[in-house]
Amino acid sequence: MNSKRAFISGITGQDGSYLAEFLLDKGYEVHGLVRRVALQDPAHRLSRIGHIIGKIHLHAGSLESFPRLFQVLRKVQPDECYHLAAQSFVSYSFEDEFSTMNVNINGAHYMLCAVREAAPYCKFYFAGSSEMFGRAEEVPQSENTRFHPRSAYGISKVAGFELTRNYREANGLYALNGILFNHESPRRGTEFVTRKITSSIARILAGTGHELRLGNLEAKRDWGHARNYVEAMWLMMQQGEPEDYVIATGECHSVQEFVELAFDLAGLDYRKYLVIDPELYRPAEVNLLMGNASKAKRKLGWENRTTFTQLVEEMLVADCVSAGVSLARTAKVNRDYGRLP
Ligand code: NDP
Ligand code: GDR
Repeated sequence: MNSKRAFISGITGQDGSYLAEFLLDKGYEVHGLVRRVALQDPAHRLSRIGHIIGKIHLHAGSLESFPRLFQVLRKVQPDECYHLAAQSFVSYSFEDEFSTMNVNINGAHYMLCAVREAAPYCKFYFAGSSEMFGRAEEVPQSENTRFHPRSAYGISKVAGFELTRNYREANGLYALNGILFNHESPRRGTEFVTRKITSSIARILAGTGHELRLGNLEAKRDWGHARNYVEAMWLMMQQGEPEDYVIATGECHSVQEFVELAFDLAGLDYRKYLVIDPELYRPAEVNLLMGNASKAKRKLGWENRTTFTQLVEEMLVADCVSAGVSLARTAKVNRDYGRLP
């Protein structure tokens, strides 16, 4: 039995929920930060952690309050702190730059300072992002590629990255950055393009939806599986020295490819349902983001374990199950993807 204690900000999110499960399996005592909001609706807000709620310890608090973060961390005294909470939707950061910057930059700063003051021996993980590379000058991107963020979100993550690096260098904190490329799962928020596609298809199959409205189909991403990526976070935190790591599959696919594969799996012709909406284009797009995770492979022994097709299948199947439809009813799935339910 492991006697270590972990603290996760953003435990209700996609990554936080997988990380909490992973750490529980490793024998950790898991604590998490949860926002108090006007409409609590725990069945919905805590849905990703509903199945482990009796095994974890939740603390009410917001990233906006340094005193509260300090209080909680002083009480919990974690060995490892994973700072995952953020305004994580890039599109929204174009609409509201200020709240994105406030939450993401100050949130990271408050967390770092609270760890330093209240639990200085605690290791600190910052959730950096491939969006920091933005208009990247090389492909694939590694730990040595220069940052050129293209959104308020990307800028806020560069600030968090630099704050983390500086707390490591100036304060001797065991603090590191994961530079994670896109990772998805059935727990992905439905506003992100992958889940938007699979949940829309499930609704179409169930007869409760009739179209899929998207923006830039040519955008490409390096898409991995969140379950696999939280393992990388933990591995980084087990090393002797704190260092920054890129985590990626090293493979890129366009939104168009995702759409075609998902509709194909469902036995539907995407051209009948897809609507291009210019409103969904972003004012600035990033360049070709594709990661080089060779350092993680060499030093952590981490490898991507999910193929693009497996990822799309898993997400689509989960959405179909939730919508109460069976993919096996479609002839196409029976022929080409016989293992689907
Ligand atoms: P989600 O959007 O699923 O989760 C975000 C979490 O942050 C939620 O738990 C949310 O709580 C919490 N949060 C947001 N604002 C606050 C606040 N003011 N106070 C307290 N908690 C807050 O994100 P992911 O799980 O996908 O991502 C985790 C982290 O990794 C994020 O920082 C994201 O930017 C980063 N990242 C994600 C990648 C990905 O592909 N998923 C890739 C690279 C980086 P609530 O439930 O109350 O809204
Ligand atoms: P991203 O993810 O911005 O990469 O950020 P998202 O799924 O939102 O967009 C990916 C690409 O798809 C294009 N796109 C659309 N996107 C959305 N959301 N909705 C649409 O209708 C649509 N149509 C086309 C976008 O233009 C974009 O190019 C995610 C988040 O998890 C961040 O927190 C994280 O840091 C990065 O991944 C790495």
